[in-house]
Amino acid sequence: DNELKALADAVNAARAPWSAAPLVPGASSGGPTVQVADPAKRSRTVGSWQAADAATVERALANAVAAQPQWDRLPAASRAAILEHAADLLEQRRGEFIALAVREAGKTIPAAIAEVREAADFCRYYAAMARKLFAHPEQLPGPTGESNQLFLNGRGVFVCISPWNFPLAIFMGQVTAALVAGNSVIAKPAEQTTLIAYQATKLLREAGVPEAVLQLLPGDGATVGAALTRDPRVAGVAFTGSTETAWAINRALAARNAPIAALIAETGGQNALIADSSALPEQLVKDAIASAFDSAGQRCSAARVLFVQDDIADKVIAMLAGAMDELKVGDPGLLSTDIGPVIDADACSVLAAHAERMRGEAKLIKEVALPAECAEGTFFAPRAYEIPSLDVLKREVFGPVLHVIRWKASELDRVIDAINATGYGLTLGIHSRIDATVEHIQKRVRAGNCYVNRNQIGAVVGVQPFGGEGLSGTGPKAGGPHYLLRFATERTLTINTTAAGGNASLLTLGE
Ligand code: UN1
Repeated sequence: DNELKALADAVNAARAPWSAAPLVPGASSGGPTVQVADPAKRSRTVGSWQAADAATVERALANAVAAQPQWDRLPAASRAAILEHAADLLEQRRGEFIALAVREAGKTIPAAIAEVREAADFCRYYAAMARKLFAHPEQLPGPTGESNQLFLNGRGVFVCISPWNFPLAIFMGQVTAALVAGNSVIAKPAEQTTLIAYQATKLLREAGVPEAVLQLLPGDGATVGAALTRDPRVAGVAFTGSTETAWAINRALAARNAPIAALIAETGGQNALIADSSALPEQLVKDAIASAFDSAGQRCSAARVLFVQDDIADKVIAMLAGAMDELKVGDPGLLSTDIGPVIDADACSVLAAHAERMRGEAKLIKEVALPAECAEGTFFAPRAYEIPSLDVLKREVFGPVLHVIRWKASELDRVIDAINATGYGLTLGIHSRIDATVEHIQKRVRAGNCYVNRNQIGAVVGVQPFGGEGLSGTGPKAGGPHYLLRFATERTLTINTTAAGGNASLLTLGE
């Protein structure tokens, strides 16, 4: 608790303003400067950054192409050691990253602490995976007189396009995976969280990543992002964000007369939580609140729809309303705050438009009162609605809004069909103490991450590999054992080892 208090003091004493600019060796020009305001208090400046212009994007691509082969030829263990060093540096300097996550992204202090921990976990996990998968070629069986080996190499230039909702963890996860697999990386972070991405890039370079191997291009998707994804030199893109943006990236990559690029997309969800009449109401309400409102609901994993069986629905809805009364919305720099602001004014208006639509279609269960000081920031009052069916929700609502739907025992399969019909498949929560029901639901609902009798957010690296199916993404799962493989090309080497063709010294290739 003292440690938490010290971190909170550090956040509030942090050295704003921060600044950022493109990190591209040899680039001389630059684009416009963008001011960053604190989402909790728009009059408070967090810093400013300079966007990349077209010449800087071109320079970054040329640098990345030139630098990649040498980086790829390094032993995987050397790249892994750099990631491990970066994890240590992150932990030593976590105060500054926590302050940035709070001030630039509006994260609460506990969420910002978790963010730094997750970023360090990604570094260490992908380092360990690279040592296992990339360090030595796999010896494959073959006929006598022949040696067969399988090598993994980087694909080339990888573009990493990261979101503002996990501005450090997902940024570091994408970038370190691409790097350790032997790619050079051009990172294009969400505009809203450029400052923290800049500090993370500098930290990785300090840990030992050469400057041309990891470059940062601040800017918007329409100019910087689009310039990257239409370029034939790009061999792969790792993207986390909306399904709509993933489609646009996919189309841009497909339109190139260029090598077929790898796309790793982690996108939205319309995540359900199904509770049957055997659920424990206290635990259900606690987990539903965490899943729906933590990080102001700005997680792709967040629970959006609670399907509650009619026998317990009245009780659960009453408890939910009561528990929401206890939620404190406010400055994320205060330890007493449960829910901070949403990311920006655009997010507020999208949510306000949803609330307007819900007026005619839903019954308001509860809207949390906002304290007066929230008027200074981009806050959205957390709320819960009862809705008649999923048809009312046309698209993902990315904010602190939970929708509740009642169901009868005979309707379970219709609930399951409705969830699958959304086309998304990210997280699923189940609250039930009947094993057969849990199994029935889990086997039928399409969802990448299913959680039973607990909350459905906060997947732990290496423990709950994270990612969905369908409209929710391509896989492989981040923080899982197969993620790095998608960043790599596979090459086989077959050598005739008989006396006629043999050259024994070739057998040490790749060692
Ligand atoms: C996202 O919100 O973009 O499990 C993905 C979780 C997080 C979700 C990250 N790993 O809540």
